[in-house]
Amino acid sequence: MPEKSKYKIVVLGDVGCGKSALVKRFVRNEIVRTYDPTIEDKYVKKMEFRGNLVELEIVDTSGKVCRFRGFGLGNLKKNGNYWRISS
Ligand SMILES: Nc1nc2c(ncn2[C@@H]2O[C@H](COP(=O)(O)OP(=O)(O)O)[C@@H](O)[C@H]2O)c(=O)[nH]1
Ligand SMILES: [Mg+2]
Repeated sequence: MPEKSKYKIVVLGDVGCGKSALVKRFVRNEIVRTYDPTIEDKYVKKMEFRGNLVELEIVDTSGKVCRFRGFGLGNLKKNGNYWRISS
């Protein structure tokens, strides 16, 4: 199998829109029914994608991070991958 590729992903979206639930389902196949406010959590998932081994480092944010000055989606679009979850 080819060498492992690494990707960093930041998950953004309003508070309570389902970011953590989506990440936990993706990383651990876990279904979350309770609301536990996130400060910031980091997950690592290794998986095979289209025949390649990939390592994903996923940062699940609180939702409030989007309101910080200079943390615009424009910067993220230029500098990396992002998931935007909206309800
Ligand atoms: N019905 C439904 N509830 C969801 C879904 N995703 C998340 N939730 C619920 O919405 C609440 C907030 O989700 P959470 O992932 O913690 O929100 P976050 O603040 O964006 O991380 C939790 O009680 C989840 O169980 C969904 O797709 N459908
Ligand atoms: Mg959360």
